[in-house]
Amino acid sequence: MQSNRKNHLVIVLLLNSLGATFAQLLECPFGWGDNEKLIQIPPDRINDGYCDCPTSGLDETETNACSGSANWPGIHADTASTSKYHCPGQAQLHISLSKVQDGICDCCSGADEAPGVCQDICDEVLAAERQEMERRLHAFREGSLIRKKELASYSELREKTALDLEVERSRIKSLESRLNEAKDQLAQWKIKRLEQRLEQIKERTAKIATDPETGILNGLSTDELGWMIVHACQTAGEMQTMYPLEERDAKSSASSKGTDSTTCVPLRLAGLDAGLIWESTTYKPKSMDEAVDKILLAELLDFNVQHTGSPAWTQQSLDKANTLNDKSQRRRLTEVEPENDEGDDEDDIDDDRKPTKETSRNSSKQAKKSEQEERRLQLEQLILGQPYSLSRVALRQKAEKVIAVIDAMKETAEGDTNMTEDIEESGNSGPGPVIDPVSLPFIRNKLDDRSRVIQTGLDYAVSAKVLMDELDASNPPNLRAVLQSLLIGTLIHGNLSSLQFWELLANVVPELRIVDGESKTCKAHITCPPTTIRRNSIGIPSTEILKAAEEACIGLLQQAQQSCVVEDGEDALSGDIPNGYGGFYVLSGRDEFDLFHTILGDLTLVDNDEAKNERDELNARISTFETELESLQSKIADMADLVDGGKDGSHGPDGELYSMKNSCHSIESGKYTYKLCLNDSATQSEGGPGGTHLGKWDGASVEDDGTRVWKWTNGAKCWNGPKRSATVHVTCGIENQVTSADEPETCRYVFEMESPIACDESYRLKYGLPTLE
Ligand code: MAN
Repeated sequence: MQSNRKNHLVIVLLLNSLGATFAQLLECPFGWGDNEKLIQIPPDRINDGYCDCPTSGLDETETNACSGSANWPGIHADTASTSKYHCPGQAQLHISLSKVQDGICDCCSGADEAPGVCQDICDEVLAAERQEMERRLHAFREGSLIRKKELASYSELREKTALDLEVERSRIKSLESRLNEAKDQLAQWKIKRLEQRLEQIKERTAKIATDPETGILNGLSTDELGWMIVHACQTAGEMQTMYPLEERDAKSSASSKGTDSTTCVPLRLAGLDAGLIWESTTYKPKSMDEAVDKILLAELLDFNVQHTGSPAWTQQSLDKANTLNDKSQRRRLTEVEPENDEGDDEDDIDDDRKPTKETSRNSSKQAKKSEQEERRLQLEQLILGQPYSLSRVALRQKAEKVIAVIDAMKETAEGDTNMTEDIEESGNSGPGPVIDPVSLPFIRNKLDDRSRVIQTGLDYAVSAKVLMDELDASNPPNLRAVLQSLLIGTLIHGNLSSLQFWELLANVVPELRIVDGESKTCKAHITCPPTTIRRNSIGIPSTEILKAAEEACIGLLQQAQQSCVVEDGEDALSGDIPNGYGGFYVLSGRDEFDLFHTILGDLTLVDNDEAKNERDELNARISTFETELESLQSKIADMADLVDGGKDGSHGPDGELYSMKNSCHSIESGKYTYKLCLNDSATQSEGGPGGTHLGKWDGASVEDDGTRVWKWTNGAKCWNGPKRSATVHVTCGIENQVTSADEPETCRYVFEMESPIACDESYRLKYGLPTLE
């Protein structure tokens, strides 16, 4: 096409010899067909938007007017560039032909116009350009030296680090083995301590339980021991909830979830004292004699010594307790899962069911749950049928009756503004207790509380019965000794008093039981004065317990008389539900004057100073090793990253970004200060701390002309617009410095920056700089 055009065109204007041809005009064939006839085009008609040379289009290379011509130069970038005029001495300046001889001086020498039209101002113009060129050259010279130096030290560092890495890796191994050694030592220490402790507990428990003179469990059958344990748990449950419930209600009426427990923890702890753990899902007992997990037992006992307020009793509860900082977050713990969704919680300590496929998991889980719920209800019924529960059942029935009356009174009064009057007139006329209407809410709350106490006692008892049944089924050879030790442990950990113990005896040992029928009344339930029996010449209860019971009876009888007065008065309730109402007493645990305080006190888990010091020392060594190991591991990770050349190219080409990998660069612009941090965030602030997030580091790239482009994306969302983002264009400079900041579109920020890292060959070529020696 080029040669074709040459045949048709006569270009009188010779671009490369301007001086001689300025007077001449562009000539081209006239119209579309007659090549013989030429026309001359004056400069003001060149690129004026009208096509004078339709066959060649040469007069309109810069406009689209001749774009239909077969040989229009405007359609070819290469030919278009040849029709630019290059100002002599100004390598960067190319002007279009239309600017030639247009009466305006574009070249500093005036070479684009006829001689004499322009003055030669190249000395001044080129001075600025030359100065800029010199600045660039200087920056390039210095910057590229810095760059080379940094790249060299980077590659040197990498080589060195590769060698060091091997050394550090071998240090890890030795550190790990020292750490494991220290952990082993601690484990051995714990086991030794466990053995000492168990031995001690065993000896003392045996004495308390079966000393021929003073033993408190002499003469009891294994069946009775089992029920004593269940009821001891019931009592512990009732006591545990009594106070926390009231405290909690006083604080807030927020959900009770997580604050109470339905696992008989005292029994679990008693198990640990006896060297026995119940497996967390099947509740199968595992004892020390079977040489199970001594270390787990040791860990649990050791943990509990140190955390008396939040003990653990299985591996799961230990793990959980160790990770839980906030003890108040502890979940409800159940021996048999309740039907509500708390059992679903992955966090449930006693729930380590294996994960299965979602659907079958759900249905089998549900089946398991209803099975468990059924079992729980059966056990609950069984426990409610025991003599010890009679007063609980009686109170429940009484409470139901009272609540029914209260509800009936409310219903009658519903809608009426003068409710009190209404109740007075109608509410108390029917059967049931007489209730002072002012006390209604108070009485209801009290009864609710009392019922809750009873329920928690039952939950504990159910939990204990599950464990007892499993223990029974496992039929250990020393069942009696195990039960004795479990009962003593439950008394200790459940904080039961000698009086409560006597109450348990009086309900569990048939010969000591109060004649049925009488026991349902308030007076008869208080077994005062205490009776005794003899089995094979063994006195039950033991002399000491009997003495304690006799002493306690004096006070207890007075209390009973008071509550009986209340009941005798035709169930009149006026504001208080006394302890003993319905025959049910919530007895507080032992105090320092209690017989049990003396005889069981020795067995409470305490830590002596010597043991504490030994453990602290070992723990300190372990944590020193762990800290060392951790910092060595992170050092190794950094070293490996360096040797590998940075993750995802984070060190940039040739590692040029390594030396500045965590650096930040700031610039003030308008009212803002911008801070750009590599491998981190970019922010915009108005002087103060914090600021607007412009984005997270999104990596670096290099453009063809050598410009480095750094990006931060996903910043704070712009009101009614995109998420903020920032881009930095880095070009060659001696120092790392941000030179400009701009927001060309709302919330899109663009910065210019100089850095030696961009002083490379592509920069030299871009500005036509000379090569450096
Ligand atoms: C703030 C700053 C500005 C931005 C506006 C958009 O004022 O981040 O840079 O243009 O928000 O609302």
